[in-house]
Amino acid sequence: MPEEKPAKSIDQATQELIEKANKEGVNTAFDRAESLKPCPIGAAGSCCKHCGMGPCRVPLPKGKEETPEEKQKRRGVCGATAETIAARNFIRMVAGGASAHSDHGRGVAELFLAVAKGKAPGYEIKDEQKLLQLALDWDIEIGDRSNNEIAVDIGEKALAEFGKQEGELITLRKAPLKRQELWRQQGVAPRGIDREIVEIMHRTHIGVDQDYVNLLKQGVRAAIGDGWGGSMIATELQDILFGTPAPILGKANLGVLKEKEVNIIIHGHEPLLSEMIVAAAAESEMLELAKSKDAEGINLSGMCCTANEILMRHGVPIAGNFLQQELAIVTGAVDAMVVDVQCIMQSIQTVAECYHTKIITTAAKAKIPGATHIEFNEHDAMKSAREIVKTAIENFPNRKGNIMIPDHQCDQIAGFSHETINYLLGGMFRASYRPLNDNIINGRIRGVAGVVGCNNARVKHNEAHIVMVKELIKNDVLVITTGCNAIACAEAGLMVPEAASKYAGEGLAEVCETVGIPPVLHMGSCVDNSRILIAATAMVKDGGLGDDISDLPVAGAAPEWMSEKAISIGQYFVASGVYTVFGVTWPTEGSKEVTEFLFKDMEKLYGGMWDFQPDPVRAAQLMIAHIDSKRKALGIDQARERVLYDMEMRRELEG
Ligand code: BF8
Repeated sequence: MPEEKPAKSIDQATQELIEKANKEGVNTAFDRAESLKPCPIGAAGSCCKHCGMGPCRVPLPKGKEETPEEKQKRRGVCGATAETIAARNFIRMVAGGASAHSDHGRGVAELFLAVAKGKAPGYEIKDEQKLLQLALDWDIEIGDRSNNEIAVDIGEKALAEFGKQEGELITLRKAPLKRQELWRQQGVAPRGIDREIVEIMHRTHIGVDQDYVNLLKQGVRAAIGDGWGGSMIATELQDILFGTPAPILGKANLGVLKEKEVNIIIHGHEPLLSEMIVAAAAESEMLELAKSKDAEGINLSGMCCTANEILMRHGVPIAGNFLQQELAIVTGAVDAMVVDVQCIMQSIQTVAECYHTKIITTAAKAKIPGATHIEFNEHDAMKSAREIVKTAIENFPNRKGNIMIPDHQCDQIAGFSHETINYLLGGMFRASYRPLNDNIINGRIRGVAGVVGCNNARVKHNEAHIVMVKELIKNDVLVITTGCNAIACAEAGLMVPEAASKYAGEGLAEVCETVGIPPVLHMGSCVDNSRILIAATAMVKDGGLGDDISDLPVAGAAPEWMSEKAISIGQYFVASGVYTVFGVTWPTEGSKEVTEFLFKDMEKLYGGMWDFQPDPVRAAQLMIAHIDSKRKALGIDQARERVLYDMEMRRELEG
C-alpha cells in the first residue's frame, strides 16, 4: 500500500478540491511547493542580485566558528558584507510591501477626489461623520461648507501626503503623543509616503548605504509611512466613500459557491470596482440575462482581501483565502474570476484554461497573459462593472460539467471597525474603550493580539493560523484579525459569538458573552491593519494601561506570512511598540547581527521587536509571555493559570 500523504490543509473543503485537482491533472501551488524547493541562501537573505557582478551568495559558514580572516573574505564582489546584504534585502521587502499598500491608498485618494468633484458618477460619500472627523483631524475648515467641498480639501491633502518632501505625515497625529515624539527623536517620522520608499531603493543600490543599522532605520521609516500613512489613508477614505463597517453576518469557505447560479469571484485588494460589481450584479437587467441563460441567479463571492472589504460592508460571502484561489476554479463552477492587484497567482489563468472560467483583469498595472482585460474606469465605473457581470453570465453555458462544490461553509460575524468596537463596548452615548481597558485591568481579558497575514504554501494551509488563535483565546487573549488570517478563522468557525464558550478561556468568554461578540474580531483587509493601530491608540488614550502602545499588554503575529506586505506590516507594528512574531521562515537568518538587531536592539529603540517562531503554539506562548511581562510592568499582573494546547486538541484540527 502506498503511504498516505499528509493533508496539505486543515480545511476539509480545501482538501477535497486538492484531490479533485490531482485527479484532473491540474497543477496548483500545493504541487509546485513540493517540486520547487526554495533556495536556502536566498531564503536566509544572503543572496545579493542588485548589480550585474552578481548574484553574490554570502551564506553563513557551516558548522565551525568563523575566524576574522574568513569573515573578512565572506563578501560580495563589491565588498558588501552579509550584514549589508541581509539588511538591504529586508528593507527592499519593506519597500515592496509599503508601495503596494500605499499605491492602493493613492488609488482610493484619486477616486475620492473625483467623487468630491462630481467626476465619478455612481459613488457618493456614505459616512458623513467620519468625513467631518477627518476634516477636524487635518485642520480642514468645516463651517457651512458642503460635504463635497470639504471632501475636495481632504482628497487633495491626502494625495499630497504621497509626494510630500519634507516635514512629517499629517496622519502621524493619530498616534499617541509619546510615540510621535519617539519617532522624531529616532529620526524615523516619515516625510512623505513615496519619498521613504524611493530612498530605500536608492540606499540599497550598489555602493550606497553600507551600514546595516542605518539601512534598517530607513526600513522603519518607510514602514511607518505605510501603516500610519498609505494604509491609513486607504482605510479612512474607503470608509467615508463606502461606509464604515458595522457588525454583519456572512459566510466563508468554498461551499458558498452555488451550482445553479452564475458564480463571480472578486479577487484582489481594492474595493473601488468591487463596490460597483456588487451594485451591477443586483440589477434586474442582469438577473434577467442570467435567467435567460438558465441560471437561477448571480452569486457573488470574494477572495483574499477584496473579500474582506465586501464582506465587511455588504455581507458578500468569502470563497477563500490566498491558497484557495486556484481551488475555487477547480470546482468547475466559477464563471468569472475578477482580479485587480496583489496576491493574484499567475497560474489562475492556466487553471482556468482547464475549466471554463474567465479570468478578468481590471487594473492597467496588473495584466495576465491569456486573461480577458476589462479596464476599470473610475469616471464610468458602472459601465466596467456591468461589462464584467455580463461577461460572467454569458460564460455560464460554457461550463464543462465536471462540477464539485464542497459542502463546507461557516457563519461569521465581521465588521469590527475601531468605531464599532468603541460603540459596542461603550454604547452610543458613551462610546469608549473603557470596558475593554477595565476588563484587561481586572484580568478577565489578559491582553490583545493582532494575528494577521497570509497563507504560505510551504506550510499546511491555515494550520498555524488556527492553532495560534485557539491557543491565544484559550488563554484569555482577545484576538483581532485581518487579511487571510481572518478568513482562516472564519472557516474554522471562530468568528461567531458561540465560539467564545467553546474555545475561549473563562474570563474572555464571560466578556464576549456579555457584549455578544466572538473571541476573534474581524477588522478587515490588510490595509485595515491601520485599524489595529487606531484601536491600540484608543486603548492608550482611555487610560490605565500606560501612555504608549509599547506599554500595552498586546502582541502581533503573522504565522503563515509570505508577502512583502506582511514584512512592512510587521515592521510598522514593531515601530509602533508591538512585540511581533512571524512563522514559516525568517528572511535575515544569513546574518546574525541583522537578526539580533531586529529581535533585540529594536526594542531599545521602539519598545517593540521582531521574533521568529515557526511552531504556532510556542509562538502564541511567546506572545502570552510578552503580554504577561507588560501586565507586570503595569502592576496588573495576577497569578493566572496557563492553559496549554495539548496533542489531543491539536489532533482534532487534523479533522
Ligand atoms: O493583503 S494576507 S496573502 S490577501 S498579503 Fe495577500 Fe497576505 Fe492574504 Fe491581502 Ni495581505
